[in-house]
Amino acid sequence: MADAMAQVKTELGRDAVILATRVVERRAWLGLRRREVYEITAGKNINLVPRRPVMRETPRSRAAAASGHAGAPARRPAPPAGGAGGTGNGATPPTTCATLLQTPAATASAMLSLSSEIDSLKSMVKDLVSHVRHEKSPGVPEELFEHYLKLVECQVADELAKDIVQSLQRSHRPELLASGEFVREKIAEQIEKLIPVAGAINRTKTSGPHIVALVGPTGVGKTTTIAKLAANLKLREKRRVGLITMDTYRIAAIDQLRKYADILGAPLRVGSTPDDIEAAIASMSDADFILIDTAGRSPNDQLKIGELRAIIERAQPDEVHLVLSSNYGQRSMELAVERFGDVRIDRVIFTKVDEAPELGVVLNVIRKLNKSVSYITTGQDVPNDIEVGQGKSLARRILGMTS
Ligand SMILES: Nc1nc2c(ncn2[C@@H]2O[C@H](COP(=O)(O)OP(=O)(O)OP(=O)(O)O)[C@@H](O)[C@H]2O)c(=O)[nH]1
Ligand SMILES: [Mg+2]
Repeated sequence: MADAMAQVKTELGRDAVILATRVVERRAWLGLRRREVYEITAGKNINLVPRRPVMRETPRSRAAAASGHAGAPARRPAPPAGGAGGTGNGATPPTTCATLLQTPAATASAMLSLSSEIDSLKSMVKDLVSHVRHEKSPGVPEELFEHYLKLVECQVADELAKDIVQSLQRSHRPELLASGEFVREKIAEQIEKLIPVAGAINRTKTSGPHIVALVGPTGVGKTTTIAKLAANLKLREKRRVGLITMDTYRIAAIDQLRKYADILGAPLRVGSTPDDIEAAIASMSDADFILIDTAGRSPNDQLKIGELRAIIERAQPDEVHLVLSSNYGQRSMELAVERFGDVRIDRVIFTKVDEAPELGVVLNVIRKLNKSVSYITTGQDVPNDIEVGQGKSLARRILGMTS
């Protein structure tokens, strides 16, 4: 409807009067599909309750005011041709909101005018914000400022966003940087280079199980991710998989993994101490892969982080993946990275990519953590919603690019 209104404004001018609007359903594609068509009846020079003229300050009116004369308004609607609301002597009668809203056509006309005022206010506020930010962001090349702002909006850290546009400015000719499309592609390429990836879990040893442990804060999706990995290894790659859960804090946690283990026909061992984990691993020595699920640790719980470290040290896994939820804010990510820094971490998995409104924080944390991304998960569906981490697709997701 907004587009249709804009079209009316283009074709008939700003003073066009909307007489009626309606939404009509039309059939398309051999009558199989329906689509909505917006129909607007509008006209020019329609005799209507006059609107209060918009006072705009022009150089002329300013000059007139300065010299003591009353400045003429820049635009005054033509007096109605002897019709409704006219005073007969050509003077504009005082118009109130109530009069404006007396007829449907007048309402539509008022709405159109309001919506255009809101549009121009929005654009003024945007310009203002951009101006203030520019003042506060010395060193950001002016011609790339919009792109820098977009990165900051995507939650990319300020300094990193600045580095990205500055390096772009250094490495490309100004005429190339005038193309928004070109700059977006180059930014995506730069971000891709900032994301190290580890590839899928891979067993290189010839004997003994390849042991993978997942650690991370509470509720980020460790158990669900273990189930996805186990299902893919067992069902798609036909590997022998054993599962261990070290989460005995909650009965439900054991049941959760047991259900997946039963469905997959994979053995499950449960333990809680470093001694337990050694025994559990020893009991599954014929597996190709052993996946270890651990209890979620609040980054604030130093004691439990210590226990986790002891378990990992004893299990001697081939890979330890830190699982972080993509919808964490910057501060929660930083805290998790800081606290889990006491535990051995080799790779990072970002879950709930589907839920994160912006993914810039993911990029910031990758830079801080300096570990490769192994997987991202994109939903609750086991086993499908998991992807091996890829720099290109992650970079495009961070920038909100669709392909
Ligand atoms: N939208 C979405 N939800 C997910 C994803 N991964 C896991 N979840 C959901 O997140 C919730 C918590 O998942 P769990 O696997 O139990 O998380 P956890 O890290 O094992 O939790 P604790 O063991 O309590 O620390 C569940 O409802 C999952 O379905 C994902 O990629 N996207
Ligand atoms: Mg769990």
